[in-house]
Amino acid sequence: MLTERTRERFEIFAKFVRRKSAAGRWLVLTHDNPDPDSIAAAAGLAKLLRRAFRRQATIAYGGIIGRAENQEMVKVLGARLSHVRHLNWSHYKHFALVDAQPSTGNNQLNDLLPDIVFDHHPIRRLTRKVAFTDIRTDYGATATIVAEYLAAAGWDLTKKEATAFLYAVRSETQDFAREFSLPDKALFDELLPQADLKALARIMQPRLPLSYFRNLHEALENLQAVGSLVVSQLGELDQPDIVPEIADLMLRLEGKTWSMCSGIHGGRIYVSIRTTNSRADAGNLMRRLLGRRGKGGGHGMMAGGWIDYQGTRGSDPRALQQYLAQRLASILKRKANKLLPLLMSPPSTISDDSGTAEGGGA
Ligand SMILES: [Mn+2]
Repeated sequence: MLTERTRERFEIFAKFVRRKSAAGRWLVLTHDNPDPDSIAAAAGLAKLLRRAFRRQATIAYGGIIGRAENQEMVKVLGARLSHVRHLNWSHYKHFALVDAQPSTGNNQLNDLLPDIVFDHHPIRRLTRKVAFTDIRTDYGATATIVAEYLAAAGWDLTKKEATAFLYAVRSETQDFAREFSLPDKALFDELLPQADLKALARIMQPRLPLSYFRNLHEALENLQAVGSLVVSQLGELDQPDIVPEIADLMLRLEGKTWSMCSGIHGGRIYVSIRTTNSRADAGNLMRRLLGRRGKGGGHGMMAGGWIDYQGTRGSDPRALQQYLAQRLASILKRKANKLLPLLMSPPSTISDDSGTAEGGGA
């Protein structure tokens, strides 16, 4: 679909990347531990820069592509994605950031201000200094914005790209159960007949490593709840993006309207929050929860972030994880000391819950 808004923005974008000074190599960067939306948006923008504007563009990411679904999606897409550790940053003259913004702590640009940002998260102050931005908080997926730009440039998606973009929109909106706009649905309708449904099935039902089941097992063992809030905590992880996946799964528990999952990776505690309340501001709540030592953000119904646990009192990540869960309960006006195991009995006795409830401290 090609909206009037995109037609207008595309003209400005085209002028911007056609300038003489926009020659030279471009780096298109996803957020860390990229999700399907970020990967599809990056692939789309790189195609746009290469095909429509004859610019050299490299796609890069930080962290890991952990989920089996996302690994399969990259395979289907056939796009080359470089890890930032293999990059020589001085090779690149221009930088574009997709599905993320500067200073949010979820990408490898750090203090470097990009030339271009495409995103659908609420705009951050530093983003206003970026030369070209297209931030649409009403869109369910950044990939949808980029797909409209490709349409404006007259470039169709290949079958592989259509499959990847279709999966991006489906996974980002949880099959339209979460925030989405009419353009997201229009893109979905347009791509469905073009997509490779066998490849899509391979993406959506991939083979899973044993570590996935180990993480799931641990998450279930550590399931706790108070009122309509359900939480769980994972220990040291190979792939941090199991954290949002578990948060999504927990939110499906009957009677629950808020979920939170945390897990440990690379000296950080990763946290994901989900809610079924469409009027909530999960991103803001996440920043309140993590405080100044953490970084986080998100949309209304979903948020992610991390906090360094090294240097915190006792540097015990497990205590900090329990503290964060109890703090979230307090913020949501649930009784933190009533946060109790759901499936397993606690190691000591159930009645002995008040001791840990007031403890902790970040
Ligand atoms: Mn996104």
